[in-house]
Amino acid sequence: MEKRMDSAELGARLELATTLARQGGQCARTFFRDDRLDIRLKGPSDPVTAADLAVDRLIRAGIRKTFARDGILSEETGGDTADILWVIDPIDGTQNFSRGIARFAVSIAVCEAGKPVCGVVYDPIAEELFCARLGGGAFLNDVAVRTSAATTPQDALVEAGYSAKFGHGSYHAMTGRLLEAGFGVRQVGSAALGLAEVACGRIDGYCESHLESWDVAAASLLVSEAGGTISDFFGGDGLHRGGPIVAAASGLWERLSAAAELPRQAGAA
Ligand code: LIP
Repeated sequence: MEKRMDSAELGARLELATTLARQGGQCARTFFRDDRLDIRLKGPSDPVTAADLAVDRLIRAGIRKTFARDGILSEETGGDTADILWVIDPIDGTQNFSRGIARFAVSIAVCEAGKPVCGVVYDPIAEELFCARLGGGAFLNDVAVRTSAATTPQDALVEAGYSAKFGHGSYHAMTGRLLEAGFGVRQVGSAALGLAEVACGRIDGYCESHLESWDVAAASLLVSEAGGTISDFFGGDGLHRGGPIVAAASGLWERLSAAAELPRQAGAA
């Protein structure tokens, strides 16, 4: 394996990720609620829009210009693997975006040896920029954030993400168990923003039966750097195969994980 990035090399990539997330967000805004927006379906309830592709191109070009030897993996245009790998979701929450619902974000992470070491999630409508680097804490608009102090389901609001790609049977069962256990449950269509809200304590937990690495690479680091607990998504081969995720305030994780009944490691057989 190549030598690990030093602090300056990591800092330079976090700075570029921040700049590109803001530029990508402004680009997405130019398409938002435009009746002429080109929308195609990749699968059931799984749209891709001209905005996703434009933001993807913008971010790729920015990385290529500055870190030509780094690898890039993105939702819309795939990619290679590399020791230093940028993992991009140009618009997380595309279904919301395509319907003019102001809940979506640009998500950019840098992974080293298959694990996130810095990440940015930018909501261009709320103008909220979440960022984190390994060992450096998590921030919202430059203010340090921490997960909540919730410890019991009765005090907790969690998001249970859903994707039609994986059928609703298991989702019904999972939300039923969460409600039975006493959790408040919601679903608002962006894993990156849901996890970012766990990191800043707005909600107390997030679970979803299957996500891809581009949905969670940046936001998973936000949760762990904000003092939360998150399942071992990148421990197995989550980077390439995706998998389940359970994230929560540390005092609540075991109870959420028990109720969600999702495997603790992504990419596991
Ligand atoms: C979405 C996730 C959401 C999940 C959707 C989809 P996309 O990402 O943020 O949590 O339920 O199925 O994966 O496709 O909008 O980037």
